[in-house]
Amino acid sequence: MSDFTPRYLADYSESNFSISTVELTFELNEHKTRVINRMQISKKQPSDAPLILDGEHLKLLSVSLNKALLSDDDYQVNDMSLTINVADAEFLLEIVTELNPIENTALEGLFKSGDAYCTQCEAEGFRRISYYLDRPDVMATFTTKVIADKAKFPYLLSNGNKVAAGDLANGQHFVQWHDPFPKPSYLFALVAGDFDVLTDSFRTCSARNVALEIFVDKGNLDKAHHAMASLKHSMAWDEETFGLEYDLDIYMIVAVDFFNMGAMENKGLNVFNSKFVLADEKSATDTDYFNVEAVIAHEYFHNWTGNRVTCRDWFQLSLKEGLTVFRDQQFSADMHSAVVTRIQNVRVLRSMQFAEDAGPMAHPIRPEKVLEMNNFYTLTVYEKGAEVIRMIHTLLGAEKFRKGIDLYFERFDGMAVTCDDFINAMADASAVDLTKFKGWYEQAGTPQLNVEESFDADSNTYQISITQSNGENTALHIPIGIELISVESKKSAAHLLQLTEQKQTWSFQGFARKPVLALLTGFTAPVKSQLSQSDQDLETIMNHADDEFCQWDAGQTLLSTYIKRVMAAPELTLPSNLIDAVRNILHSDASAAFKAEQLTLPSFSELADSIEEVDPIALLDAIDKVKLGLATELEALFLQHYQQNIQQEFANDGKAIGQRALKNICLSYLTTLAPQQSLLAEQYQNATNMTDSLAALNSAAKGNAESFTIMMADFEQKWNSTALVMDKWFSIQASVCDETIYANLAKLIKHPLFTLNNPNRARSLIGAFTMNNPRYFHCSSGRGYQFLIEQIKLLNIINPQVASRMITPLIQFSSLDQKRQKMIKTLLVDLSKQENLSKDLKEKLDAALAG
Ligand code: B3K
Ligand code: ZN
Repeated sequence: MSDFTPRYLADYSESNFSISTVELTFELNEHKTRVINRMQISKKQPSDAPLILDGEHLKLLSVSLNKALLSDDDYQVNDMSLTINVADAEFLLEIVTELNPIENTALEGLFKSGDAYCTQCEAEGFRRISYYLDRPDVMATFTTKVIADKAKFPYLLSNGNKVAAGDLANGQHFVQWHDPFPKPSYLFALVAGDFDVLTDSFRTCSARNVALEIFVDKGNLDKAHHAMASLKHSMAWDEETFGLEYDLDIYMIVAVDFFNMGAMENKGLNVFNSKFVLADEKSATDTDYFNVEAVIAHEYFHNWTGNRVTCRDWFQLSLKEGLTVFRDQQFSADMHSAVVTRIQNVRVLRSMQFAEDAGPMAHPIRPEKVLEMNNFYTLTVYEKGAEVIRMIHTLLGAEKFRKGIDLYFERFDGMAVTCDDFINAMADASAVDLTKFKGWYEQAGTPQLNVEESFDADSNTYQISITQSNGENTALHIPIGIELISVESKKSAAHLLQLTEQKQTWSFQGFARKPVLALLTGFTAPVKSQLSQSDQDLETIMNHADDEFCQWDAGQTLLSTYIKRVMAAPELTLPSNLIDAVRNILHSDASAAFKAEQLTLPSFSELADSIEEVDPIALLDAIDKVKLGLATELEALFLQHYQQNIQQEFANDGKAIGQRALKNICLSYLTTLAPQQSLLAEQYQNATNMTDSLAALNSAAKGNAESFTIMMADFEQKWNSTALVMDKWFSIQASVCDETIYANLAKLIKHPLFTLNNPNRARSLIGAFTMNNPRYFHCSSGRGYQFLIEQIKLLNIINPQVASRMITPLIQFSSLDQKRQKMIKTLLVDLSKQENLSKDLKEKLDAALAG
């Protein structure tokens, strides 16, 4: 039975004990792994308080205090903890536990991924390995000895540097590791297996050579080169941008197929979902390449923002995650097109984080109450958290921001600290007052800006008034970048407004006519804004704003406006100015990558977020209608751009990637027109790379193309032994847009390659259905919702973390029409009565069903 008592930030108190050293010995065995945990512990001050160590799913074999074996009466153990009364101020505690890695389908603690052993300890997984003070503010030096069969597990890895190795009896061997940096238990890692290893080295700015090693399943070595190049780029970038140098002599990355999330930044030994390591031209898309680089960078950057300075408690998670996401976004922007990278960040925020902020699990980037910590690795903590750091960067400017980061490390290196500590360092180093800015750590929900403009022709004065509402009574400090575009000269002037009150007004002189306002240049704040602008104003911004983000955003607003109008009046024909605006995009001299972004319609979820009690099918119909309307009017031009951007030879540079994106968005417009569907089979046949193959298959799945079944069978036959590509195959199957989908889902669940035990595979089918197939997920019969609920019931037992993530689209029901809300609530009530409901699901269901 789980404990359903939440924890509160306000209740934080330091531990009475500290642990200086931990010596771990693992005797690896599939069903009975023995862990010996020897800890040097001391009391921080004299006290009678007992030592309470966290521990879950453990079999306790023995406890010794100062080398004397304790009897059962000397301690109390339950399914959450081990309690001992110790009189000594300093003592040596040895605990022996037994684990069952092969039965560990939750993939927390020590588990098996295929033939390899690996661990995942963040947030509270170490307590599934041994009894411990499993909290981030307890930092100790770890020495780890791993013992296993030498033939099956030639590589035995842990954090830090290898200090000893040798052969043992019965074909066993051991390797011992020592990590000189004191760390919290969540950064502990162990891996054992047989791998291919890609090795390289990096010479740091102080001329030290760091050995780099990437471990992949046998046969995958050729797919590790992009990850290695990305790692070296990240190391160089962090030195150049923030003066941060790597600190150990070795940096290891292991790719595994069974992993709950993207990757984990364990000190010196990152464990990665293979999806974010393996890539080659044939099997990975351009997006995969981008993501591998971004996740490799993210985990590497954690070595400073997360590991050298860590979180005092888990409520402070955004201290490391928001900051590290900001850093990886800046890195990606430097490595690729800055504006396209920014557009993609904002799309995620608007289509997913805003929905979280409007849903029952809305929380501040620093949550105040948590039942299951794993539920708080959210878009809010990560992506909104990164936006908060970006706002500090905007308010301080790059130079002072760097000074702030320097001071943060000067003050806190080697410590476990809070978000307040971070803000104070930024404020002190820059002399910028961030008092009101701290409100961003306390408010939940997306702040709303109400913008009013006025113009006085007599004094040539333009005025802008902005009112904020953010769910709190106190005003936030919000940086608002704007451009004012003169309607005569089309010249543009940029300003940074700092909104610190509930309402403020700014005046600008010298305009003969009211200028056009481009709001939130570069998207300076994670807010929604209410500002009504005419089509003509939006077109002026698209064509004349200096800020490319605003150019793109104005186009998106124009497209959304017409999608919503078509939704209200389905017979509406698209006006010529909208067609002209899209034609101008195709004709402009912008990069292909930017045009592709401009031509991509706002997503279903982003649009749904802006409509109250939306009928999803009516919205989807409207999106399709606008797309079809544009394709019909501009067929020749889309075809021309499609053909112009076909490349004979595969190339992997920015230009080629942009051309593929533009070509494939043109394809998706064209193939809404029945006569153009033959392009799909043609593209599939001729594709030299995964991006093009998948684009053809995706458009075919959405448009019910005749060639679809043949292409999918061919694809399956070609790729059935490559797990990451088969994930893509399952996802496309889940996106098929017709009534056969439910019968097919039932069949796919029974496919020999399908298993709920592998999170990637579960997400590839079930997640893809709920996210990429809104028409059938939201079908008025409720069959889509029922399908998801059935899978969640199974996953609740197998892997609570994955189950909890996957329920997201069902708990965010308040944006849907009443009929669907009712249907979903009934299903959720039923699910909440499930036996053995995990804490993860319990927390979300309670939130969703409250009120
Ligand atoms: N810190 C890990 C995430 C751990 C998630 C635990 N449920 C990866 C990352 O953010 O870099
Ligand atoms: Zn992270």
